[in-house]
Formats: sequence, C-alpha cells, structure tokens
Amino acid sequence: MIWNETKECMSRDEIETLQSKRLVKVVDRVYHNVEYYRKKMQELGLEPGDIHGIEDLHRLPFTTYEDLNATYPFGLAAVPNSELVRLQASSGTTGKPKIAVYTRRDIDIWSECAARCMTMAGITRDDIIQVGYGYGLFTGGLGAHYGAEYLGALVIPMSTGNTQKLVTMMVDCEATAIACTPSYLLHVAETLRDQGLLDKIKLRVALCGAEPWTDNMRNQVEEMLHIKAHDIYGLTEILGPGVATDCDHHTGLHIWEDHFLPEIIHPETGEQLGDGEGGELVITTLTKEGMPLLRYRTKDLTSLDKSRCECGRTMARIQRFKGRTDDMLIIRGVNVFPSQVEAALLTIDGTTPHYMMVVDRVNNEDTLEVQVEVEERFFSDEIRGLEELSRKIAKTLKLAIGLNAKIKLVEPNGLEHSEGKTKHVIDKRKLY
Ligand code: DLL
Repeated sequence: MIWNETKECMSRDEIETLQSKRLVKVVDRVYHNVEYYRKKMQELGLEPGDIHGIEDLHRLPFTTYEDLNATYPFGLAAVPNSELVRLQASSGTTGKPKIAVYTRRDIDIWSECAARCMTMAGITRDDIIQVGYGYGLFTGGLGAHYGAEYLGALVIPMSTGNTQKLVTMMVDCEATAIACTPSYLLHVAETLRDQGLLDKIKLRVALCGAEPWTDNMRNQVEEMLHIKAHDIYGLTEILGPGVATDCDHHTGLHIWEDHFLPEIIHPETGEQLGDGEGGELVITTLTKEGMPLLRYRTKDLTSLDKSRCECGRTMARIQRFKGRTDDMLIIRGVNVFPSQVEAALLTIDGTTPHYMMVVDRVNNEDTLEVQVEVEERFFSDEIRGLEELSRKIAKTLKLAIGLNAKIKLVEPNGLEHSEGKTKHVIDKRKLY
C-alpha cells in the first residue's frame, strides 16, 4: 500500500507545504513541455521561477474546456506518445470529446486514489465488488475497476446494460459491494425488490457517483438494500472517479489534496473565494505526468470546507454540488449537451433546428424524449415517412450522444419559439 491514514490526517501546514512543492514542479514541467501553457504563461509575463508556492496560484492562467478543444486531441500532453499508456474521454459541447491521456504512473496514482476512496467507504480486500459503471472511453468502469484491484478486492466487471445479469450475479456470487451511478443503484434495488431477491443479497456498501444525487436518495437506497452508500466524485479531464469521496460522517467529499489542488472562484470574475464561499470548483493536478492541468475550471458549483472532519481527516471537503455553470445534463450517467443533439439533428434531412429535450425519471431510471419539429411534407405524407424519420433520428442521436431517446415528431411551429434565449431542455427529474 502506498498510502496510509497518517497522510490523510496531515496538518494543514504539511498539506500546503507539499502542495507548494508539487505546484512549483508541475508549473516548471508544463512550461517546458507544453507549448500551449508556455505561451499562456508568457502572455501573462510569467516564468516558472515566479511561482514559489500555492500563494502564487492566482497568478497562473486558467484552463478551460475551450483550451482542451483548441489543443484537441494531444496538444496538452506533457510527455511523448511513447510514454502514454491510456486515453479516456467524455462528451464535449461541440461534438469533440474531452480527452485525457495517462502515463503508467498516472494510472497507478489514479488506481491508488480510487482505492483510497473505496477504503474510506469501508471496502476492503475481502470484498467482492461489482463495477456497474460503463467500461470504455468513460472513466467510470476502468477507474473503479483498477481502484478495486489495487485494493485487492475481487472485481466483477459488470459494466452497464444488463441489470438482470447484474442482480443474478449479485445473488449467486454474494457480491458485498457495488460501484455504479446512484440512479442505477435505485433501479437495481427496485429490480431486486420486484424479483423478491432483497433478502438473498450480501451487499453491504455502494460507492456511487458520476451524477448529482441527494441525501434523500442515499437514505432510500440505504434503507431498501440495508447497505451504506458513499458518494464519489471525479472528472475525466482531472482523473476519472477517485478525486474525492465522503467518509462515514457524510459532511462533504474529502478531496485528495496531495494530488489535486482545489480552489473556489467566482464563476464570472475568476476571483479566488474563501473557505465556505460558494463558486466554481477549480482544480490543479499536482502529480499528473501525461496531461497535467493548471487551474482547470470544472464548471461544478460548490464550496470547500478545510476544517478537520470528525473522522480525523484534514483534507478539504467539497460540499454538496449546487449545479453547473454550463448546460451539461447527466442522463443515466452519460454527459449530454443540448448542442450535441442540435448538431446531430441538423445532419438529418427534413428536421428543423427546433427541438426540445424532455428528461424524466421513471421507475428510478432516467428517460429522454426528444421532440423535433419536422417539415410539413412529412405530415402530409404517408405515416411510414414519419416512422422512418423517427427511426433515423433515434439512430443518429444514439451515435451522437450514446443514449437511446424516444423521438416525438412535431409539426412546424408545434414547439414554443421563444424570442429570447430558446429553452431546449425540460428536466422533470426531481432530486428529492
Ligand atoms: O463522471 C467520472 C466519475 C465516474 C465520477 C464514476 C464518479 C464515478 P465525467 O464523465 O468527465 O467523469 O463527468 C464529470 O460529472 O464535472 C460533475 O458535473 C459530474 N459528477 C461526477 N461525479 C459526481 C458526483 C465522471 N459524485 C462530471 N456528484 C463532473 C455530482 C458528479 N456530480
């Protein structure tokens, strides 16, 4: 094991000294290895020697999604391709995914961070854990998988898409832990209940994240399944799952500050805000080799609590997320931007740019209906024309956003056309 509890309980001074040392190093590394950062720093009249520690953090440039897009795919890599061993990605606004690349050491640190989160949730090498996040470009599956293996737990790589198999194996293999999105866990719980299997499971802990959820949802799954459920946060650009998680006290998510330097800024002015003040979470990676990021703007709205937690840990706690500064939706754990739907619709002959995404939660599963205005001729045509168009739209959207959507075709002017900022999303999900 590379970590121990002492590290998680370092004094604030010790944490900040370590962060300062690592910040100086990472700034030097990106300045010399990433042309994009060198130029950004030069524009600000900065040289690596100007950054002495975390007190100088505010002088460094931000990194945004637009920077990732401008350097897509490998422009922010700080090592040659021969040193990279993995690429992961998640949706971006324009159809260009957000890419992250990792060296072998990055994968080791990621695994350690994910394993630390599992340890905080009480998962040990004696557990049998089902990973119910998607495997592939999405970081959830592989991130949780490597973390659990690092810990020494027995991993069942279920991935998503086959709930029946998941519940059958949960019973047969006596799984004691699960990692999946909270909404999927609720769906799994209902499936177990409907099949009369609730008293046949050995599950005792769940580690859920990738989407916002509430204490009410936590209570609901904990009561239904007689387990304890923990929250895990992360994002592709920074790592994947394993950036932060909550301890048994559930008073925020401890962020691994030895690897990630968090700040809260005012989303409009960019000004650094103090402990407890609400704003946008910004993270600087302190140890990443493949794609280190300076002051990455996560667009997640929250605040930080740096006081010592009742559990004894001193690493700052990310408070409940209040939303995002952009229009990204998370549907069944998949990140979706309305602009992706719009771009996909525009490739189909006969559609118009007027559409509405209706997101709901039925039986604890997210649903997506896309209402699209189509040209008049389809309505005067045979019904087959409409059906074909619906199928085509569903297929195109599945390719573009990775989700099955119910398609509802609407006659011209059937949707509200606003004169101001057009609304393209009705999100009926209640985070109760
Ligand atoms: O969702 C990584 C992950 C996988 C985290 C599995 C936890 C478990 P992305 O697909 O890049 O990465 O999406 C990142 O999802 O900026 C948040 O808006 C949201 N998000 C992630 N975890 C949480 C959470 C993964 N626990 C984006 N609570 C982030 C609320 C979350 N929102």
